[in-house]
Amino acid sequence: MHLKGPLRYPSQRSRGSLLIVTLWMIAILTILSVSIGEYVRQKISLADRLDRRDWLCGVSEVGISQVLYRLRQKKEADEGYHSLNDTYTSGKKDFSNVAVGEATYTISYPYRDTKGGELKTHYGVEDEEGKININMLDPNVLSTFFQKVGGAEQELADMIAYSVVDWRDTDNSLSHPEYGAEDDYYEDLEIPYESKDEKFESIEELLLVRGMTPEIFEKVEPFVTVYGVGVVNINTAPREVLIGLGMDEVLADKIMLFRTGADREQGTKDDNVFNQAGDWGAELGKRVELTPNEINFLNQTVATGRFGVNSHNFRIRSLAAIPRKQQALEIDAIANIAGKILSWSVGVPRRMTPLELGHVAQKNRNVS
Ligand SMILES: [Ca+2]
Ligand SMILES: [Ca+2]
Ligand SMILES: [Ca+2]
Repeated sequence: MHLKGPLRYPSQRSRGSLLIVTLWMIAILTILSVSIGEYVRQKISLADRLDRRDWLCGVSEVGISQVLYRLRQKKEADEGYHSLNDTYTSGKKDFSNVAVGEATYTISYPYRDTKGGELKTHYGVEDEEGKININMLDPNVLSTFFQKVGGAEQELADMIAYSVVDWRDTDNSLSHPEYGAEDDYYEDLEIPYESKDEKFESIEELLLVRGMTPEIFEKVEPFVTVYGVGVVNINTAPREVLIGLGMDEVLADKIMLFRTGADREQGTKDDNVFNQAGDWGAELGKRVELTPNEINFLNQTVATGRFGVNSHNFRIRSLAAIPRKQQALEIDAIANIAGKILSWSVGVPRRMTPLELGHVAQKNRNVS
């Protein structure tokens, strides 16, 4: 083979620039592939989070549907009273860590049954008619409540109570010359607004009312409602509500003792129940000793119609959990006994607490 001339190798200089171009290409491709990888990873993680959120919402909604079904059954079986050991709406077996595939839902709320006692969990729905209705009750009753439960001085409590009345009444005239508040008061505030002149739709509106402070609101929040006709169910009202309605602490404790029964736990089979608005003094007197004053108070209370024995509106806090992913989400809804949803609020996904993980593990041990 004959070569016509010398082989033509690239010059050293052009070889150098070829190498630089190649290195650049490799660098650019590397950066590109890393950032595409990161982009895809973020997309997958977002999709996973959204999937998980949908999953949690779905499981929580299953819990709420179950409650709505039970409420309608309860309505059909109407016994004329409602209590904390009602099997349609309460019970650990039916409301705690109920399996939906590999997820669970729990319907519960926290409570204390003695003064400053430990925080306990009631499994089931929360009775809105065991609470103080800010749409219905008169200013005297509200003022006592804001003093006893909110810790407000009498003058401030009166101011809040009369301003609550002016907030919800349709007129623009003061319900009390000193303590009420209508448009004139709110329009003078740094960020002005008007008095609502309609019923409260949510308890958070209380924060807009003259005199209310975040500290008082925090104390009263668990015990107020905007649902129902303002008659408080004596079978379900928390101790704080009994006292907030002017009941003496000793009598309130006797009622709690009667209600919780021999095992001292609320919501169990042995609970005592007032099943009609009748002679509560005699009923209570069978289980605990009452003074003549206490019997009088109970008789007067029955006569005012402030307390009753039935309920029609319930708060459902449905907590969904996926133990494998350690994620949880709560939907907080209010429904009436006909199974109609009156309010709906979806929380954000969060990590399960060690206590919640412990409950699931305990339930699994009990099942196996
Ligand atoms: Ca008014
Ligand atoms: Ca008004
Ligand atoms: Ca009991």
